[in-house]
Amino acid sequence: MKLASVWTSVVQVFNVLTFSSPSDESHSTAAQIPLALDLDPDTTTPPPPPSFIHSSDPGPIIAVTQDASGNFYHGSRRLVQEYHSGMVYDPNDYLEVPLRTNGKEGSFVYKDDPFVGVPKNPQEGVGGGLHCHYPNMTEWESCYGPKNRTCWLRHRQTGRTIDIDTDYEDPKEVPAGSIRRYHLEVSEQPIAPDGTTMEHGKVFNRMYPGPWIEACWGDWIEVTVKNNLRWNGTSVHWHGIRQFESFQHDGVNGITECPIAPGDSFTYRFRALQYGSAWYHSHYSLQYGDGLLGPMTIYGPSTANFDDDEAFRPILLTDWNHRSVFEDWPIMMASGRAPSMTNILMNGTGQFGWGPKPDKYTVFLDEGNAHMLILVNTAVDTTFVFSIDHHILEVIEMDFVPIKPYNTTNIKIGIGQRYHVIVHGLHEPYKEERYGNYWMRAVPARKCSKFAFGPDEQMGIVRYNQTLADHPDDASDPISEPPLYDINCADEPYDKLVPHRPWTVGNPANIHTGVATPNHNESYIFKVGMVKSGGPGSNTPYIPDDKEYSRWAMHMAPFRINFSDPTLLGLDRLNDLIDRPYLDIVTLPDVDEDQWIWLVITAPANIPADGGRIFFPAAHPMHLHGHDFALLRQSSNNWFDDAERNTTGEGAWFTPKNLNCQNEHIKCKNPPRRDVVLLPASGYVIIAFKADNPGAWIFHCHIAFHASSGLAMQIIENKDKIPAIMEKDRGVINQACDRWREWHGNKNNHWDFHNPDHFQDDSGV
Ligand SMILES: [Cu+2]
Repeated sequence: MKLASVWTSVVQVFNVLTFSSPSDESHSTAAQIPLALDLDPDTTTPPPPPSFIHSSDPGPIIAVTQDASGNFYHGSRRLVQEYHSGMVYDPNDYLEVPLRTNGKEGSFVYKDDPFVGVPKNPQEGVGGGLHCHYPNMTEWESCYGPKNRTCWLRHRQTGRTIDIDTDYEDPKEVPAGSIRRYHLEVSEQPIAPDGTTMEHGKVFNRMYPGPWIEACWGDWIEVTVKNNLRWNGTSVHWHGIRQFESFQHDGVNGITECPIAPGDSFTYRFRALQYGSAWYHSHYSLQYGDGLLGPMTIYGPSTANFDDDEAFRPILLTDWNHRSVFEDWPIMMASGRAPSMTNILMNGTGQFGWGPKPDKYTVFLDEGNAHMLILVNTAVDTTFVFSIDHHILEVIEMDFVPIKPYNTTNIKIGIGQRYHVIVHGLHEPYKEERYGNYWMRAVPARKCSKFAFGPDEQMGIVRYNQTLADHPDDASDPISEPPLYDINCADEPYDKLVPHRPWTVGNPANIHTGVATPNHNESYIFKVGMVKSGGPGSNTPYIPDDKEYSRWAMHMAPFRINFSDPTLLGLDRLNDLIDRPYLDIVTLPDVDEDQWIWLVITAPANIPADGGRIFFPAAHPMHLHGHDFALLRQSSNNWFDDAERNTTGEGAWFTPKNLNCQNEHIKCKNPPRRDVVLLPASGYVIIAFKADNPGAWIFHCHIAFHASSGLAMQIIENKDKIPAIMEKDRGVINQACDRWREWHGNKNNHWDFHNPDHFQDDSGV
C-alpha cells in the first residue's frame, strides 16, 4: 500500500545501493535498497548538503532476493518485510539495521519465527512497526497485543509466558533476541531547530535529535560510532542501560574508554535486558548540549493496555540556547552558575525569533483511544512539568522500570528521567474546545530552571483525527487552559512510584556499624558542595594558575578525568589513581552479588564551610550508571544540623547503627527504583543498589554544567571481577586510546590556537 510511494520517493531522492545477487530464479526484479540519509519531516534542521554521509563500513551486504511481487527471500525462505528502506540482511540470523533514516531503518524477520509486532507509528510515514525477532525460540509465540500488553512470549506447548512479571534482572530469564546494528556518524553543522540558527550544532547522522534507536527486549545492540568532528573527541553513553557485565561499553570517556579520536570509530555492544525508553548522548564534556543525543526504545511488555497504530513515539523535552554550550562554559566557570537558557524544544522543534520557524510539535489522537507517549528529559539545566490540557496521563513506566499505573494531570521530569504515559483520547474532543485542539505544555520547574526570558511553554499541540476530518484546513492554535498544578522542583510523588516487580532491599554491606568517621575510601555519605579551585600555586590541572573559580564537587575536589588514561586501563595502578582527589574514586568492598550497597547523598545548605567547601541550596538530578537504584528515602529536610535555625537535621536518625531496614524512616520494601533521582535542595537521598554488576561507574549530576564543573565521582564495584570481563575488549580499547593519544598529542588539533595547552578546561564528562 504505502510501500510503493515511500519506496519510490526514497529511491528518487537518495543514493541507492544495489542489493541483490541474481543467482536465484525467483527474483526477477533487481531490488535497490537505499542506504542514505533521510530527514525526519519533523526535523526543523535545514536540509543538509547533498553530500550525505555514508558509513565508512556499511557492513556485509547479503544476497536477499526479491520476486516480482515484491516478496523477499533468503534462500527458499520467505522473509516478512517490515520496513522499506535502508535495510541490509545478514544470514547469521541477525538483523542489520543501518540507522541512517531516522527510524525508518529496515529489518527482516523470518516468516516462521516468533516475532512480536510492536505498536505501529503512522507518523513515521512508513506504515509499519518494528518487529521483534527471536530466531532461537521457535517453540514460542507472541502473546503481546493491544488487549494484552502485559504478556510478551508464550510457549506453544506448556503455555508458560515471558511477561511483565519476568525477572529482567536475570539474563537467563530474558528472551534471546536478535542482534541489531546501528551506525552513528558524529559531525558538526549549523542547525536551526526553532528557526534560529545555532552555528555549532553537533549531530548524529546529520539529524537533530539523533535517530531513534529501537530494539526489543533481549536483543543485542551494536552501535558503531564514527567521529567526524574536527576539534573534539567523543564517546556515547546509553543512558539507563545497566551494561550488565559489559561496563566497558558504557561510553564514558576517561573512565571506560578514551574519547573516540576524530576520524576513528568505536563499536559499542550490549544487551537489552531491561525494556522501556531512554536516550543516548555524548558523554564528552558538554557536547550533548549542542545536539549529540537521540531517543532509544526497547520494546517489551507494559503494565497497562494501549491501542495500536497510534502516536507512540518519544517526545524529547529540552532547554536550548543559540550559543554553543562550549561558549557558555566560561560563564559557568566565572560565575559558578549555569548560564541562562533561551528556549524550549519538544522533539527538536521549537519557535523563536521573527523569521520563518517550524510548526509546533503535533501529536494526533483518536477519540476514545489509549495512546502511549514516551517522555524523555534531555535538557542541560531544566526540570520540566509536562501536561496536556484537559487530558489525564496514566503513568506506567519510569526510567526502565514498569510501575503500577497511576493517573495524573501533570508529570515532573528531571534531566535524564523518562516516563511512559498513556493518554486517553477524549470521547468528544470537539465538544470541549472550539475545534478540539489542546496544548501540550513543557513548563520549567521553579528553581530547577533558569531562562533569560519566560520561554514559550505551550510547546506542542494535540489534535484529533476526528476534528481534522471535520475541519481539514484548521491549523488554529488551541485555546485550551491548563489544569492547576504546582511547578515546584521535585520528582514525582514518592508514594506513587511503585515498581510492578517488587524489590526488597537488604541491609547495607558497605557500612560498618561501629565506624564513627568513615575514611574516604569507604565513605558512603557525600556532601554536594562547591570548592575554590585554581588560584596561584594551586597547580589545579585544568585551571590557569591566575584564576580561582568555584566548582561543584562530591568530595573535596571537583571531578576531572584524564581523557588519555581511562580508569579501566589503570586498575593495576588503582592505589595511585585513588590518591588523586580529582578522580574521586570510591572503591566498594568486594561483596557477594546479593549484597546491597547504600549511599547517602546530601545537599547541605546552612552548614559552615568545611575544609574550604561552601554549601548553598540547589537541587541536582543525580544519575548512577550501571544500576537501577532503590530510592530508600528522599527528603527536602536538612541532613545536618542547622545552627542558624537551631534545628536538628534528619541525619541524626541515620547514624551508622541506624542506617538499616529496621529504621522506620527507610523504605526497603519495594521502594521506587530508577536511574536518576532529584536530590532536593538542602535535602538528601538514600539510595541502594545490588552489588551484582562489576565495573567502574560514574555517578554524577545530570545538569551538564554541574557535571562539567566537577559534580561527579566514580564507583568501582567488585574490582576483582573486572579484568576477566573486559579481557576480550581490552585490545580495541587500547587501540582506540592509541589513536586518541596520537591525535591529542598533536597540538595542531587543539582548539585554542593561542594556548595549545588549554585543551580540557572542565571535568571532561
Ligand atoms: Cu547539579
